[in-house]
Amino acid sequence: MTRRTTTVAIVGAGPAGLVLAHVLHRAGIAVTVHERLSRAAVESAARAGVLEHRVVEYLRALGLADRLTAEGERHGRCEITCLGENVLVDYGALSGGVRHWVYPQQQLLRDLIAAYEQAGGSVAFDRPVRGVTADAAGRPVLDTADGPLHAEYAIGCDGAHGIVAAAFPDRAQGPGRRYPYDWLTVLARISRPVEQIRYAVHADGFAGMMPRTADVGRFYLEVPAGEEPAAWDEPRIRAELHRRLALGGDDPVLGELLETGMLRMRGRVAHRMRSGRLLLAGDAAHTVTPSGAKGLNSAVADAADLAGALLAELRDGDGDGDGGAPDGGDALDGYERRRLDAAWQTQEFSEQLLDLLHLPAGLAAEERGFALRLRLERIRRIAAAGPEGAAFALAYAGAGELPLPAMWPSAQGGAVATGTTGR
Ligand code: RFL
Repeated sequence: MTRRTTTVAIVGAGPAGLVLAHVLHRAGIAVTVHERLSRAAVESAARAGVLEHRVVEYLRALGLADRLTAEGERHGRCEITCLGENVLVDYGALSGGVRHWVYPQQQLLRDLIAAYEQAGGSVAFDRPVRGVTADAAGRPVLDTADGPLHAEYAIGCDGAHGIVAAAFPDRAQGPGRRYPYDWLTVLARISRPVEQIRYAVHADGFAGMMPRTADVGRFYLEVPAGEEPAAWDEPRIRAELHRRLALGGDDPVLGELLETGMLRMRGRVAHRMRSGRLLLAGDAAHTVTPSGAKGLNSAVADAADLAGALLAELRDGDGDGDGGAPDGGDALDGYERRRLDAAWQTQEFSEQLLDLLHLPAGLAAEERGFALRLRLERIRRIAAAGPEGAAFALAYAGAGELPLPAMWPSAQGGAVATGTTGR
């Protein structure tokens, strides 16, 4: 039997794996992508839909955002309701023009897979990686249904509880938090598009309404931690969404509930994103709650950084991990350092937002009124022009840039320019 080899073995065809594969493949690196699910399953699972400015600019520079920018919607405003007051946060204005794009994750994955194939790459669907070990020289060997695969580097883009993280000496553990509440998630047909994200801070628990497509919206309801989905039948979900979100007037009318689920709310960041020739990206290294819409965005940002670090290291070619750095610096350790810092910044942003959106448990009625009134003050501060509003807006919409590989034809200075091009 012939020995199967590759340079970079990527586990997982989510946003992190597909973006990384694309950049490496187009730079001429031998890449394999193994995905345990079928293509249909990957291309149909509805998850995220709110994309940061810097992520879309990066995809655009790679030529991967044509459909996204043609069919997606730009969003620069959200509203936060509290104590009957509806506060508009015009973060597009507060940030000086930085806005989100709304485009469903499954459509983005479809586009990324198609573009990868068009560039000559291929994803091995229905091909789970069952384990990762090392050969005598310390190089990764992946256990696949087609036999062992020998690689220079194995990259875990395989989501939370991934198989590559399990091969780290400490299983890539790290500090985490289980929040004292969960979110019931609903995907629903709606009569008209959600014009802007609505966060409702409510005495009975948070509720959220997010845009997805012209006739589908994503809704969230705070429920007690560990709540069984069976406790929430359809009439109860509808009634609670209406009440907490104060739906009415020009708001979309809820149609068929297409999908409901229970999201166990957790945050976690691994101690390490690198163990020798094993690297992690995206949810495999960190989990963030959907509160600030950061999960998919962080996954792409990891992939962008890791692609540059791997290319630097592979061009250097001596395998010492320093990417040819004359000062003894290390390209792959640099990736880990930068992206762990970024993961903590993202967690902190998400935690602040969660704290704003949820009331502490166990408050008496008058204390709840007090806590709600304090939150209204914070909401007004975020919405007002000034340093706090600007800081929230820039972090929320994802201002700044992701690094393009230096040799990329459209890379000017190696990074995507900041700005607000397109609609
Ligand atoms: P993914 O997307 O989980 O992809 C991992 C892939 O790896 C495969 N896999 C394996 N393949 C082969 N062998 C194995 N042993 C394997 N083990 C796993 C899996 O099948 C899968 O295809 O990880 P990645 O690339 O890191 O991307 C992370 C994002 O998908 C995730 O953070 C977001 O979906 C989170 N998220 C949101 N993020 C945002 O930025 N904005 C949002 O608005 C947003 N909304 C959401 C969300 C997540 C949600 N759920 C369901 C958790 C809304 C929801 C409801």
